Amino acid sequence: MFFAVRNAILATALLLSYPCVAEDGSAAWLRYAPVPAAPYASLPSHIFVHGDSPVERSAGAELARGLTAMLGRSFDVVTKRSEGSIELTLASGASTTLESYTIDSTRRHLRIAGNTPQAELYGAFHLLEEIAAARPIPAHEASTAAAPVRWTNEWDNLDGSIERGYAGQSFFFEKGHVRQDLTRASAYARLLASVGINGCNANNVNADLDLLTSDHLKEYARLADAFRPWGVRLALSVDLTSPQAVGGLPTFDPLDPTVIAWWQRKVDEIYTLIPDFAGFTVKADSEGRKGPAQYGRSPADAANVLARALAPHHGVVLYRGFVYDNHLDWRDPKADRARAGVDNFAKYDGRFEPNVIIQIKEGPIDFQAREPVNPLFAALPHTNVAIEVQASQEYTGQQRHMVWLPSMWRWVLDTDLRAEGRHTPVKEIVTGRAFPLASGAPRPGGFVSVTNAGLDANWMHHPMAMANLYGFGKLAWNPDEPLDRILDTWTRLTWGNDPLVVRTVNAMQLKSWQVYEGYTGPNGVGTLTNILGYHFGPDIESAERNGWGQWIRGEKNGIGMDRTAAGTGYAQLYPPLVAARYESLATCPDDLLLFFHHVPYDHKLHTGQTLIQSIYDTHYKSAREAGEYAVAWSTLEGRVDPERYRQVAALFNFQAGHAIVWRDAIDTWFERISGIADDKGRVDRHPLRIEAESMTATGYEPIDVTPSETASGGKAMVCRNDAGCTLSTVLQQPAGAYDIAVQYFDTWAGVSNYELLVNGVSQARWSAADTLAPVQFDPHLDGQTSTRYTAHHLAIKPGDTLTLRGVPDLRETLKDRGRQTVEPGAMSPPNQRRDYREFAPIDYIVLGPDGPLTPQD
Ligand code: GCV
Repeated sequence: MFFAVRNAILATALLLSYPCVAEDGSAAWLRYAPVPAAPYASLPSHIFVHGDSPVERSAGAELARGLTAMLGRSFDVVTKRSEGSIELTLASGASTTLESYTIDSTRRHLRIAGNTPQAELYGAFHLLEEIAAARPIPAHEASTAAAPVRWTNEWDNLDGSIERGYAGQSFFFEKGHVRQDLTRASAYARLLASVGINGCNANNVNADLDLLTSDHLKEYARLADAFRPWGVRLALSVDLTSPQAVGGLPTFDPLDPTVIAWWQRKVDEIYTLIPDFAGFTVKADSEGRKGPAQYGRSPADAANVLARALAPHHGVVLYRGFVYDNHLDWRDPKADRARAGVDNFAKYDGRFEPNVIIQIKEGPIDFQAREPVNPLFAALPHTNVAIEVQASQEYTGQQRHMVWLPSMWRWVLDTDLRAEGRHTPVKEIVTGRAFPLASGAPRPGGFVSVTNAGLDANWMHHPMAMANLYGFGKLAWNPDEPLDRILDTWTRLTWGNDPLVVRTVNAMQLKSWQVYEGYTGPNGVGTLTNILGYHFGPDIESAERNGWGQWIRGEKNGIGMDRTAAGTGYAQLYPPLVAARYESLATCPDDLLLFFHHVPYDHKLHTGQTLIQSIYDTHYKSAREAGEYAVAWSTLEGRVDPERYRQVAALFNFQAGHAIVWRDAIDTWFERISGIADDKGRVDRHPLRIEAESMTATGYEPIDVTPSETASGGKAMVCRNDAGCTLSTVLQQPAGAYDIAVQYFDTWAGVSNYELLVNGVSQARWSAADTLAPVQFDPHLDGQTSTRYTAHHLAIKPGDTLTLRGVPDLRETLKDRGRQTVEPGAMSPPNQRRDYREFAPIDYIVLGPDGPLTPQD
């Protein structure tokens, strides 16, 4: 038996937790760092693989690679079976259609049996994972996938950009083609397979219109080849106008016989090139994409045409339930985007082909930090459904804030919608068990994550963000796996088994969703980010008075959308028991209050606090908690590799500062609109702050910031002089050591340079090189670009002069711009982002206590 004494393992794990080579994060959770070998000493070193499919060969090779690296002795794949080997085999008499594996170990033999080659691979990865986490090898373990669809959606465009991608360009496409070098694509498929993901839709749901040309299809075949050894099937998003756009037909009416025939031919062509093609994802009649509505046809009409073409090849259609009108009339109290899913789809329940799956976003709006569960899950009892979540953190910090989303997904999956008055949690619905087929078998359904990994070495930019992709795979395989086990395993695999590292990372990640929610949008009102732009920083009123329907209805007397029966009626779209809970103020949970109700600011929450005071308190508490990540992380210096240590430290420092930007923007706005002051007197009072506009300026000029709550006092100072400008002040603080934080705007345009001096002596220098906030184009001074730099441990005494010097970047290289002046805030085309000027903007300075926490003022 290979059972080991866990404490003995952990005692030596620290010494072995990371190899002495540079780490760029590309190995993710498959680092195979050395673990104490003694507990696994009797593990046979020969690996025998019965089958010879590409996937089984991958499984054998992966075992040899991982075990050799972790256990420090050679493991090899042999061609003859012998007693005393690790054996990989197809299970005999396997019946289930869902992948399933068993691991059985005796003293001299270990057998991994799968009902499919993929399942053998999953068993191999599971064994490796248990050893990497320094856990004992099980004597017997059996595991079965919860649902057949476990896919990622990547929103990659053929030109190599990624919609809502925050980790660099595409590793699938560039310049209108599939990349020649698909090494990264293949490595990504390996990562996906290691957590049981079996499908990858490689292109944006806002699909390129020429996606389906015959020339392109041949290129996608190479992509499918790169995925295949890992059992990951390629899927593609298609635009429903393709029969017109690619086929040259006069119509794309799904019921037109020429259109039907076109889809059939196109699908057959795909399968001659990609025999294991997984299927199509469809976004239609939504956000400007055309769809069947143009011809008075339904989603079922459109989905079924594709489904019938795919059925002979065993392909599926994932038709997205994200269909809504983005030109709603905000003046209409009955208009409600949240209703759209049920209003557009419920009436077609039961009318979809058996290989159509409706892909439903977890909430009815759009991946907000907190929304109720989408009622559409309960409205399609006769239809296959899958849940769509978003690992790419579009509205949850864009892989610059650490937010562990499996906590949110678990909450969604466990929510009991009480359909038909019985226990119907979302996980039972998407795994097809809540509403089985007439045969009693579960409906085919599953799990989809919008992931948008990119060319950044570590796939998702923030090393901590990889825990979201890992967690997605785990929940898709088994939505009941305990969250703390998922997280603990990821942490051990990613950072090693040092108990302090494991404890610290787990504790931070576990609370990170609530922390992020706490300093962004409160009580279910929405994230309160800039919904018209990058969805990153605070911009509260961007939600109001436009057609997008993310209204918060904030006015002097109250806030929140009335979605009760008297309002938009949305609450009534849930099954009765849940509807009643949300309808009544007495039972509606505090964290969803403003999603369902319009209430005055002094409304009493179930906690007994007023809404407004709870908003203030939560924002101060959560911003502080976000600031503490950097402090906790600093205790791990020397215990994780230096490269990733530094990368995470920089990101945590950025998050600490940006959480304060969020806190202040939201609290200032709420105090202004409600007219009710924070009873602790914190909002807009900053005892430690020195406003830039109050300092003695040489060259710097004041400028208004919009929206005003995203800058302290609504103003910043900008410098339009090539040689640079200064801001100075004479300090009266008591003598001592201080941390000095500088709040400036890094506008993702030019690269301004800053220097902090005391009595003319340089103390710190840095560049605003837009490396911290997500790399996109935004020349505005606002909540997206407001950034904090902190210089630690500076000695100050009364009478010292503190000077901040800013040197703007006034390069102006765009040829056709001529003599036109570009002012801060000018909007410019995204592909020319380096051609614009950055005016070394400064908001304020804080002199805070010396310590590891960024000054909280
Ligand atoms: C791919 C949101 C995003 C869009 C995305 C859309 C969708 O609106 O901001 O970028 O488009 O969702 O899921 O289709």
